[in-house]
Amino acid sequence: MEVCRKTVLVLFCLTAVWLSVESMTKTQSLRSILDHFTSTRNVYVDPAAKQRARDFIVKTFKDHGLHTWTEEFRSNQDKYPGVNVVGQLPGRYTGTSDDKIVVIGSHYDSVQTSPGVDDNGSGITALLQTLMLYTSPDKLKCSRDHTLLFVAFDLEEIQPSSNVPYSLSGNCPYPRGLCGSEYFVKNLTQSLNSTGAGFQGALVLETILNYNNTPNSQKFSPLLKNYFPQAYQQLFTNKFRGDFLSVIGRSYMTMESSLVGYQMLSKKMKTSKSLKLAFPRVCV
Ligand SMILES: *[C@@H]1O[C@H](CO)[C@@H](O)[C@H](O)[C@H]1NC(C)=O
Ligand SMILES: *[C@@H]1O[C@H](CO)[C@@H](O)[C@H](O)[C@H]1NC(C)=O
Ligand SMILES: CC(=O)N[C@H]1CO[C@H](CO)[C@@H](O)[C@@H]1O
Repeated sequence: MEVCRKTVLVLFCLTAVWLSVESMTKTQSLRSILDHFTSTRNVYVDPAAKQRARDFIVKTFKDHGLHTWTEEFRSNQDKYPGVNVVGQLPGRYTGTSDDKIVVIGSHYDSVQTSPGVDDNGSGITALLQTLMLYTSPDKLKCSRDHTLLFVAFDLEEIQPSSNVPYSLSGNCPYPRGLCGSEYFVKNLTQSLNSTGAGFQGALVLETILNYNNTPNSQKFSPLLKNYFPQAYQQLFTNKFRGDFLSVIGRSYMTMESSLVGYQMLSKKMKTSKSLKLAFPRVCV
């Protein structure tokens, strides 16, 4: 999504969680996680780097007590299938038809031309920080009703052309990206179908590292003005500074097409009235 490069793309609502994580963690701790996401994680450039990033995510999920598994799916390179990492924090209703699953996700692969620190090492770092917040020792006695799934998606970025004919090129043919998330949704839908459980929404963290409060530091696709005139106006008034996070919401019913909300969150803003957080509380 070009419109939201250098900002954050979130389905449903992020903010409160992110802001509290931010205030509870130290720069040092964030950096130590981010350091694991500073090499180009693309199999065309450095397959080992992607593997290392994945291993770190799996280890972190497991170290924090998540029931962890991987989802493997075909890519346009037989030697390197796509691999999503999924970690489950169970709730009271896990495995029953009363469950209403919440997903928090981010992608760990990168484009070929960048080490992907911001896109999307920053999103993965936020994902792992959120996990740490949910599973910190003082939260061990907490209980929650619904399953929370932490997901690190693979093959989100556009895949280069391959010699494999389009029809045979599996789940991630050129020029498509978003392959890991598509695979995850397919499999989750199947599992929801079989258990009868519901789905509350997903929060997707993306490219949230940049902060620049000098005027005209924030660049956009010209489409922003058409799609989000109000947001554009806000940015205009703020002299196009890059000093905000953006939150974009889509409703479950209109998943395919319509974006129903867009909001800038200035650093100063602690809560967001128009965003209803359907997220399981940290401690109930
Ligand atoms: C699909 O998801 C289920 C859990 O919802 C998981 O146990 C299983 O391994 C996944 N299957 C594949 C093929 O990725
Ligand atoms: C899940 O169930 C819906 C409604 O019954 C159906 O349309 C859909 O194809 C099913 N999806 C999967 C992946 O099983
Ligand atoms: C710019 C970009 O690559 N955005 C993606 C980051 O990851 C999420 C989740 O996989 C995608 O939804 C974004 O499109």
